[in-house]
Amino acid sequence: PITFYRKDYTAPNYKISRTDLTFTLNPSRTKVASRLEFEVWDHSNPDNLPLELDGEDLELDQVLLNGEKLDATCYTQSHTGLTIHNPGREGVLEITVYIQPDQNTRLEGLYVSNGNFFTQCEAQGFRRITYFSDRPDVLSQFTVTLIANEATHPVSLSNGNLIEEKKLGEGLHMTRWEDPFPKPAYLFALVAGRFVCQEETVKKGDGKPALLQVWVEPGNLDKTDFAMQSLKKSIDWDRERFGLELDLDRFMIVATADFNMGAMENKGLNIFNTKFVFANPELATDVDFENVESVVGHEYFHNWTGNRVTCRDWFQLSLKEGLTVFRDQEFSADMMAEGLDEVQADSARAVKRIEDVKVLRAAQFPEDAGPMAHPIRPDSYQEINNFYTVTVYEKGAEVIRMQHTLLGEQLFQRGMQIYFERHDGQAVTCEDFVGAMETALQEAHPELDLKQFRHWYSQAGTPEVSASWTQTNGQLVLTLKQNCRPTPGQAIKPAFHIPVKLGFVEKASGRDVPLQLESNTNALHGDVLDFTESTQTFVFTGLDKPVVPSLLRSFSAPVILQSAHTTDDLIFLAGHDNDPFNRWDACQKIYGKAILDIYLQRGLTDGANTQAAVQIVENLLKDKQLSDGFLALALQLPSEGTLLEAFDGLVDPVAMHFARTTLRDLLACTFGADFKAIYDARNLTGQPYSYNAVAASQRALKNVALAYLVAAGADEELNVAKAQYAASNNMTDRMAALSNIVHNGPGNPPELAEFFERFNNEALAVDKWFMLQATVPASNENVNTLQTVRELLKHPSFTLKNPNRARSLLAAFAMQNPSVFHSHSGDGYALWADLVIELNTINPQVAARMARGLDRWTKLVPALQEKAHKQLERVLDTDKLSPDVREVIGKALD
Ligand code: DPP
Ligand code: ZN
Repeated sequence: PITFYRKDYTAPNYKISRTDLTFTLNPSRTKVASRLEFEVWDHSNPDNLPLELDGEDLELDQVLLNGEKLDATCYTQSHTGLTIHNPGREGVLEITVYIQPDQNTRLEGLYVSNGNFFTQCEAQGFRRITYFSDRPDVLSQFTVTLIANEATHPVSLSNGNLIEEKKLGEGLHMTRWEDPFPKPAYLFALVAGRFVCQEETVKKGDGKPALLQVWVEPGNLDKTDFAMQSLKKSIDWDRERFGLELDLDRFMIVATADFNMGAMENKGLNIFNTKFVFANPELATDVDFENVESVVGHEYFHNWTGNRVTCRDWFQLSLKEGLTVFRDQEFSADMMAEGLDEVQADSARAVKRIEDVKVLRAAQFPEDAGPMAHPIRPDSYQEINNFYTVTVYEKGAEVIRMQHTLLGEQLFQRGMQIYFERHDGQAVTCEDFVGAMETALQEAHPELDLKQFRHWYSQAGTPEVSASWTQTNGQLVLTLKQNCRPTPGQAIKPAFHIPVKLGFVEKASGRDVPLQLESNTNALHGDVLDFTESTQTFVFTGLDKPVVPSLLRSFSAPVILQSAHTTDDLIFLAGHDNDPFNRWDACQKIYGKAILDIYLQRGLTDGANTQAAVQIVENLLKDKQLSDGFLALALQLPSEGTLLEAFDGLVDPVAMHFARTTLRDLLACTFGADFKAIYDARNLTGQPYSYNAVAASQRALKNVALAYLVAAGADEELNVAKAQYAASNNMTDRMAALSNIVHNGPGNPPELAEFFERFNNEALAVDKWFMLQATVPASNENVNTLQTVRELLKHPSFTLKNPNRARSLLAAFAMQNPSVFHSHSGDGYALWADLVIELNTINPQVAARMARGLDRWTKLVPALQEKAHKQLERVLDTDKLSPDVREVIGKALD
């Protein structure tokens, strides 16, 4: 396999200032004619540098240079591209190729979905459309002409503005699009087919009107209202919070059922997975609504952070993704807090923060500890598609968030302003972003810098921070230590600059006392401590009464914190911390300790930590100040993935599942009456559904209570779920009820058949139906889940060709159902390998995602390791393994 290195970056030989494309669209054979105006990149370049164009799976018809047909001696064609020898210092190149969109099952480049044409060009799909300099630092102004069959493809769209439209005769029509903004090829898009749209006009930055459109296939218009509202909210929010205006006359969203990713920010023509557009109460859960709003926001925010300023090379991916995830997280938090009073708003923002940190711990921490660990700005890759990771995205967002914490909102926004002043219209690096933030910081504080902070960009691995303290004579001496374990290619790492947000909570009053440092006082900025050495001691004064430190408030850095808190301290913080995130986290720590005790003691529940967990839940249930959204999160136990990762040693996921189930059942039995009361108070059967943060929190808490009720185990409780299923008028309640029935009850309940019957024309609901069955855990003795999955693979509605459907079975059992996937027989691994091998030939990008299922195999107990190893080897030995899957499996076996 070829490895690409960040250090090898060189500028291209030529610019392509203008690109004209003409597509004659035909599903089995599409003609793509291009006209490229090029000139040397730099006027000091020598003459006669070759012009190197990327291209894959293209049928080359002809090449013209300055109007003259080139014979084959003037260029070299290979399976990865086309090199023009001696093109001259500037000129016009015209290339005609043919491609086969209906054969494109990889869904990269131009492909056909349900008869309609779509493109996906990020990261390197454009080279599957035509020969081009397919790299993000080549920005070009595009004009696109689309010629299509009027009857079958009446709507045809591309980036920018529609400048011409006409009938051509012989049943053909054409549209011509001009994008005024130079852009890299990865932001190119075209869509053609039968679509309908919902549209609205809003005002853009210059006061002129802009047309917003959401396009879907006919029959789906009733699912687009929420996406349109989300788009308008995103536009307003970006203006109000970041001062960034819509710069386009036309902004389109198009939904497709066949899409590798969530969505794509093509300039002016975002293409979305239907999963992140479609939302109505019948079909979408509250979580789906929340995701639609967040993804619509994310793609819109890319218009500035990604499109106006883009990446110089793909190693810089986090420049746009980390920053844009941070922006979408803030957007969601602001939307959730909208219209609430200060205390409620704090709690709502904390709920969003907790949700984001849960993802980080469950998915990113394992990645950072495994064979695919990489810095948010990777130094190398074999296949760039494998680096659209939780590290680049979510840890990348944490790194931006830390800069926000260090600078504060005002200076951070000043940094954004400097970033755009310097780099609007350019392709830049992560360093350019940090440089802009550093300038903003130094305008206000010349003595500070972000020098050491930059290690967050270059070093992989999750730092472990340990904290201990003593309080005597009015002083508290806090000692912090940091360590980051080796990751592939990085044995030793210099200390990170870790912002530790903290407070001291007085035991008697539950109030925060003012923070006062005795020495190195410039390490404290407000309530944020700069922790910069491998071991550092801080002396706080003015602490006459006993306090409990609350550290890493709001999760101010993506680290694993081992604190010297006693169980009593944690119970205290769970009840009294003035930082809601840390209240939740104290609960999680206790639950985690209790589950690990049960795991180590093979099911015994008489330990002190188990008692503490019971105490915590009792306190939570008594506290009438807590918001529903917070309580719903605080009552939930850590996920199995989080527990497996937190355990220091080789682990048996099946036993861990049973340990977690044991604690859950104990809590369910102990507090059955309370859960019933919570449930009854919030079970508003028959009331009309509306999606808003408050109503969604109510439903979330009700459904957490339902899960405990059903866990407590009698038929009577299962009947509560059945009644909820029968009465529900929205997908949130319906899915919650059904998942309790399917995961805990007898096999094949009638509700499962009813659900399929009701929704079998709605692909996203059918995905849910498959997913529910693939996630039945080992603790449900009525069901053999692996057997079910094997049967469902043959179901007429199942296909590996549709990524959402493939994920609904494969990702569900291999990544969201540890107790079945890691079954001691090894059958889960064998089934996983079968499917990865099959998907590899259909869609390498999706296959490589699924191949990540055994990333952490060396953390398993030896008997499982042996079985996992066998299947990893089997995948690696497969004929025609894609570079995508090869990289993932190769690194796992390294
Ligand atoms: N750039 C897309 C997104 O994250 C994914 N390819 O929005
Ligand atoms: Zn993105």
